[in-house]
Amino acid sequence: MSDDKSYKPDWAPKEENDAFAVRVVKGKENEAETSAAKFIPAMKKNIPSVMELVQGVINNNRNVLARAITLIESNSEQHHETAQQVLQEILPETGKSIRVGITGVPGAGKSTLIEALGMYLISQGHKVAVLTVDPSSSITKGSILGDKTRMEKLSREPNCFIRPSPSGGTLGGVTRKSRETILACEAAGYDVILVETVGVGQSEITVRSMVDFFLLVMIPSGGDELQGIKKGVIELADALLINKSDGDLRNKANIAKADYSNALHYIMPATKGWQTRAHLCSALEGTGISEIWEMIKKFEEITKENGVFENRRKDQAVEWMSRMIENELLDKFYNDSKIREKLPVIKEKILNGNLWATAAAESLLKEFWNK
Ligand SMILES: Nc1nc2c(ncn2[C@@H]2O[C@H](COP(=O)(O)OP(=O)(O)OP(=O)(O)O)[C@@H](O)[C@H]2O)c(=O)[nH]1
Ligand SMILES: [Mg+2]
Repeated sequence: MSDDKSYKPDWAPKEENDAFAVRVVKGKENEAETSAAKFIPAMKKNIPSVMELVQGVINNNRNVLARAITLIESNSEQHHETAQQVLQEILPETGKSIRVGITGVPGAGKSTLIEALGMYLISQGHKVAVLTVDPSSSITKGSILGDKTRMEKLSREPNCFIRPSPSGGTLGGVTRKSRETILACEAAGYDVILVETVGVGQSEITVRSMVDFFLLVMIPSGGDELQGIKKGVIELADALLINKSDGDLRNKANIAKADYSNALHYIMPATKGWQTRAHLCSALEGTGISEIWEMIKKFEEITKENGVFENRRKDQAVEWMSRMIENELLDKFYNDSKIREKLPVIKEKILNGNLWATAAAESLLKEFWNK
């Protein structure tokens, strides 16, 4: 740094007087290429402005889209705030897609199906975003690793964007992130959103609540129990897809299709005006894939005509708000320092038979509200 007191900028008065009381430090040669220049892009790299993010997402700059999703998935309050501002800005560009949920027991062939369906859709001129929702993914990291290899062709397609499940966190947290990620992908112009979730437990209800069409992938073996699928999950589905209808399994697949078709007569369809049916496919051989898409298009046409499509989306948005409030309140409650301190003591009292559950809940809630 120069200490030359005589150095003045061009616009400074020639004579020494009070009108110019600024001390100027001479810049270094090539300063622009050194520290400051390096520093500014680095800063920009870390925190792009809301407008940069919005523009990048809308122009389908994949790097910016990925970064916007990273902000959506971040647990930092500052990132959360930026992400919400971005979402607000892109809102008019969202919603213009068909959202398809794909569930089924582990190994049913969901990822293989997404690879086949995704490649088909791209060949038809669509832009496909693939998300996975797996609240347990922090434990079962293997499944995501598997997805990358199973969607190998698709992951190289410029018109496809694949985003694995946000890791860790509660189902509520994962849900929020996935829902917002769907919006970001829509704003970037992806017109088909495929959401894969493992068909064990709560996650399929969650995914049902964020998609238009829900596909249940099954394997060609008889009996729901064998596949670990409860009747309740079949009731959520707009189509049952018996995958692996190839080679030695073809016969079994046919039998399964007949069985499920029969069972479906006794089950209330998930969507008004639409009959849930069983279909066959082989994700591996690529058979039955174009038929799946034809079916989804038909579904879209019918439900848009009878208003079910639009109403479901509206209901989902309202339900989303309610869930967010519930999650936020629960979060606040369980993270409250007093509650954290008292909860184990109160639990112990219940376990020892010294306190009744209702009284325990009331005392904790009182403690929380009266802070
Ligand atoms: N024969 C046959 N095998 C298939 C077919 N589809 C998938 N598979 C095989 O089934 C296995 C599991 O496939 P995935 O696509 O990973 O199944 P998934 O449902 O995504 O599994 P998770 O993500 O772990 O729940 C793989 O070995 C696939 O090659 C099919 O149509 N026919
Ligand atoms: Mg998978």
